[in-house]
Amino acid sequence: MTVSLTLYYAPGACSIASHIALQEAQIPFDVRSVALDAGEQRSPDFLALNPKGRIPLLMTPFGPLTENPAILEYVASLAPEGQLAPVEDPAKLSRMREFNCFLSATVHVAHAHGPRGGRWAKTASALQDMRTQVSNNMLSAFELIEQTLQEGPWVLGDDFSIADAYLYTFARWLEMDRVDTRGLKGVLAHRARMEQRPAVQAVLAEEGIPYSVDLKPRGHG
Ligand SMILES: N[C@@H](CCC(=O)N[C@@H](CS)C(=O)NCC(=O)O)C(=O)O
Repeated sequence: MTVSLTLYYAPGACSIASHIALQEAQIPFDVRSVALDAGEQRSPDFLALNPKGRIPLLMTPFGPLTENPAILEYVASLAPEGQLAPVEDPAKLSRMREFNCFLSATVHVAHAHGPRGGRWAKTASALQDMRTQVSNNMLSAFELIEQTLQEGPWVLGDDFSIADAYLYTFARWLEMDRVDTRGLKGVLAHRARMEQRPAVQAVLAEEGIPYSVDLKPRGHG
């Protein structure tokens, strides 16, 4: 069954998780780039599709779908032969959701306190405080992830899943968040392993963004 899908994404943003999942699923889909820096996510046209004003947004036959963890599982369900989620194993499925919830609710939010601090605070000193905490909070979260990856090579052990695409998203931000990666060898190896996958290489080319070996520390946007 072929369904019509359009992913709204921004290059290198968290939408890359959903982009990779679509590519891994080997199903047809269209993409539309949203210019976050120009505020396109707050344009009337985009808000009509997603009142949250965020990407990723996946247009599906049942309407707009948002939130990476939901999109990832929907995409996995469209290509069961790709085994992108362990739907037959309740314990493993719960572990995958536990991991994805941690990425969505803790890791992504820890990062957002840098570039998107204005969501939570207005004064210059409060914004500065939040920016300062980003590298420590990201490091604490990634130290836990490092433990999860001990079994490897993937988040769930031997089986690649959508959790790996989601982890790769935030692992790409470690340099931007000025995280000391010396103790994160498993995370860095996972990031490099991801970039050996043809689906990831196709997404990097389509989004026009660098491989992680070329990522440089940079200021908060
Ligand atoms: N919980 C959402 C978060 C989505 C999100 O915050 N996306 C960012 C890009 S990484 C965004 O659209 N930011 C635009 C803005 O805040 O104006 C998800 O996991 O999909």
